[in-house]
Amino acid sequence: MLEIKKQVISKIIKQLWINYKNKVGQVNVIEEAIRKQGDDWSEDHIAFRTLPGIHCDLNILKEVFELLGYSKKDDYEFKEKKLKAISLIPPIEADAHSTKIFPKVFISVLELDTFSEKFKACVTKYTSDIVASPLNKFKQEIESLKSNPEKIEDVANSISLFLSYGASWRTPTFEDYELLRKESEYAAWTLVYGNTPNHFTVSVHLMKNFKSLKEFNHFIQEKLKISLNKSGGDFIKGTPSVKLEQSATLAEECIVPFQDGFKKIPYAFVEFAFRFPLEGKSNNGLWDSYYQGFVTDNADKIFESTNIRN
Ligand code: OOG
Ligand code: NI
Repeated sequence: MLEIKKQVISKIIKQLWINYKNKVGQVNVIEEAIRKQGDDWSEDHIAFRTLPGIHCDLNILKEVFELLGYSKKDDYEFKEKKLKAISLIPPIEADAHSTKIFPKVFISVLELDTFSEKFKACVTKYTSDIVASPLNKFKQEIESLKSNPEKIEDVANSISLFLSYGASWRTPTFEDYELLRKESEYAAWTLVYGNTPNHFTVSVHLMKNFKSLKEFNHFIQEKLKISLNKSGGDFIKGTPSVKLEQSATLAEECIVPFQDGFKKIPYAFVEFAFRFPLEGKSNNGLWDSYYQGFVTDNADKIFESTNIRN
C-alpha cells in the first residue's frame, strides 16, 4: 500500500507544482535559471495556511497528508501573529538514507481567541459555509486503490483539486478582507486564497553551484532582479547554529474576485532553504544527514512574504 501511496503523493505534488508555476511567473524564471546552472530543483517543503473551523482547519489538511503516508513531526507557536503550525515528514523508511525524497509539509492555522469580536464574527461567517470535509471520501478513495490500482489518476486528481483550490466558502467582500487585514495579514490572505500552497521551497544546500545562501540570494537579486523579503532586517533568516538559513521572494500578485469587484492581492512566493548537517554527519546530500526541522524565528518572518506592500 505504501508504494501506491507514494505514487499518489508524487502525482499530487506534481499537480500542485504545475498549478503554482502557472500562477507565479517568478517560479519559472528561478527554476530555469537554477537548471541552466546545472543544478536540480530539489523541493524542501510546501506550506499551507488555514482558518479555524472543524471542517476546514489545520487538522483536515494534516489528516489528508496522513492518509497519504505523511507523519506529523513538530508543533510551532507564533504568539504575536496568533498562529500555530505543525510540520509533517514524508514516508521515509528506506528512503531516509537517500537524496531524493518528497517535500515536507508545513501547515499553519489562525488562533481566534484573542482577536476582536468583529474579527471573529467575520472569520466565522466564512468558515461556517463549510459544513463537511472531503476526508471520508479521500479515505475511501485511497482504500479503493488496493483493489483498483488503475484508479490512481482519479484519486490523485481529486485530492490535488482540494489542495490546489482551497476552502470553498463564499467569495469575500473587499470590506471583510480589509477588516481582517487590520488585525492579521495572515487571516486576510487565507480568506482570499484558502488552503492552496503559498510557497514551494527549494533546497540550496543540495546545489553544486552555490556554496552559501548569501551567494544564492545574490544570484536571485543581481542576476534575476527578483526582490527578496527583508522582514526582520536581513534577507537571511536563521544562522548555522540553528541549522537552517532561509530566504524568500516577495509574493507575486494575482487578480482575485471579491463580491464587489476584482483586486490584485499578493499570492505566492518562492522560498530558499539552506540546511546544515547534523552533528557528526557530513553534507553528503542524504536526507537524514541534515537538520530537517523548522525554526520558529525564521518562520515568523517568512510569513510576511505575502504582506501587502505600500
Ligand atoms: C509559512 C511560513 C513559514 C518556513 O519555512 O518556516 C515557513 C507561511 O508563510 O505560510 O514556510
Ligand atoms: Ni517555508
